[in-house]
Amino acid sequence: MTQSLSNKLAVVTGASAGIGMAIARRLLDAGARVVVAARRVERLRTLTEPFGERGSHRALDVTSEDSVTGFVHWVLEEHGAPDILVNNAGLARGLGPVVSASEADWREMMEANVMGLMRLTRAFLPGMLERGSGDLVQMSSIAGVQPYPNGAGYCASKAAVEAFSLALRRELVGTGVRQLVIQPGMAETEFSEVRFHGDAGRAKDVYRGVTPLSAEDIADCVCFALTRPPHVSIQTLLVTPTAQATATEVARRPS
Ligand code: 8X3
Repeated sequence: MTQSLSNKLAVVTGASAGIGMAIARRLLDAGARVVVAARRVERLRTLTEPFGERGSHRALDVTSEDSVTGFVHWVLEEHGAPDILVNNAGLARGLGPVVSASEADWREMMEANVMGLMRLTRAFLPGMLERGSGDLVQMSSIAGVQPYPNGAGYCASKAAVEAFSLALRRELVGTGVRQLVIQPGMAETEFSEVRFHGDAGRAKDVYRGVTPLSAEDIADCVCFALTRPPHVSIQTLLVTPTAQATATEVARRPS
């Protein structure tokens, strides 16, 4: 037995590329009404246009409290309280030892990955609690549960997502609200290019000799969880390419 997503209202952050965009598209394909949000509005328009009134977009910078407040008011006024919140906005910046890590990189990751996710969760949870149903999708990472050398800042931000979500899960028991924490391993998106501040060559090398996950692979998993019947909660999903065992053990084909 599955649950239909038709006419459910979903909000997807970080929807201008990669995993966020793929999840938004899957939800739209499944008949949901979807509000997509990100800083790059032009890409959002292209994504939602084919779906007419079921798709709408809005600029959102999750690192800004004011931006989040304005966005939340707009969603609630224009569309009502969402049934599904996909907290996907986030990023990695830098890959190197702690001693040479950049303050700006750390701050950006903490603001987007942690504060952004917590702000959006707090804002949209009341409507779900009132209805006694709803789905939170928290984008974590394999890095949140398997910290690796040279990724301390990013791993710390995703470990914070894990701790926040675990604590929240205990608050949510008995409310009917579900929470999926998804932990992707190597997924080929803009992720590594952003991490390396636009260095495409270095980004490409991350996936050398491996068939990585695609954004669509993660979107499939999210949609599977969202379409389970209301009494079924998929709490955590660690998803890797078959060639990846842990955050650092990867079998690469010889080049
Ligand atoms: C993305 C996975 O291993 O690059 O969150 O940190 S990893």
